[in-house]
Amino acid sequence: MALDEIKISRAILDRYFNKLSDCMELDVAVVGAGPSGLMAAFRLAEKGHKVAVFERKLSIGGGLWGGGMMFNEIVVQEEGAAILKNLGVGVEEAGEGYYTADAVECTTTLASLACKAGVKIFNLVSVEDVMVRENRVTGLVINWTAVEMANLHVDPLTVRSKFVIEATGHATEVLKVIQRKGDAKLLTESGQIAGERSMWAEVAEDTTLKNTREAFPGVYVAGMAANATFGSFRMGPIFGGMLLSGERVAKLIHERLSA
Ligand code: 48H
Repeated sequence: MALDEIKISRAILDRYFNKLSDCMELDVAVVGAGPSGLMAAFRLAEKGHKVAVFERKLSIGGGLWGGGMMFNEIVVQEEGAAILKNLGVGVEEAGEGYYTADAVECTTTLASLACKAGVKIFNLVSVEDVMVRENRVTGLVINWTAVEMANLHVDPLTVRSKFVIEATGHATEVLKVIQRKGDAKLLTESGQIAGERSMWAEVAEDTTLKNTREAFPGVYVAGMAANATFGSFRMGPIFGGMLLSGERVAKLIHERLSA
């Protein structure tokens, strides 16, 4: 068979545009392909929901790849270890209730499981705004990261979604844009993003789960963004809370979608 460059190019274009076009209407749009976003997307797709993840960077995995200070191992406790084992990730005991796992194996396994469950991941796409109807978020406004980086004046496209998961990590970008542009208050005590506090791993791991909830009508917050939104601590390179948060947000949204 003679290779035809135009056929190769057309195959990419056709497949990509069909994929994107099919994701213009979703059950759940996840912003950020870090551990909490990937975990949530996987669990929701497993339940049969239509899910896409929008990730600004070329790479997926967020902070999971880098372990702690680029030593690419992560630490989890008992509950996190159970999740990783269930996903098929190799986990090693480190004594006294701590477990380690290879950060690269965690990221690739999670991403692979999500894709195989039907999640569509759009890397190199940034979420720059949300779509609203009467004090409820009804979708995302997306643009190429390259447009954002080059600061070009190019209008975005829009994706409709029954629910949005804000999983942008420390940045809390989706809620920041809602806070900046809307007259409406967030579902926090002050109505604003409370802000992330300094390191206190024990409390932070615990509150990550409690803070994984609806933060604005139609928007659930997960992972590090949950603690930043509701004003809790950071926890460093311990990742069980991120995985549990992904599972929790998936469960909460599944219940809403099934009601
Ligand atoms: C598209 C975006 C946008 C946008 C950001 O930071 P993450 O890994 O997020 P989590 O919450 O799943 O995990 C947090 C964890 O990695 C971490 O940082 C921990 C545990 N820190 C503790 C500590 O003390 O420091 O991933 C978020 C992803 C990234 O890949 C971003 O590129 C992406 O979201 N993102 N994607 N549109 N507007 N903003």
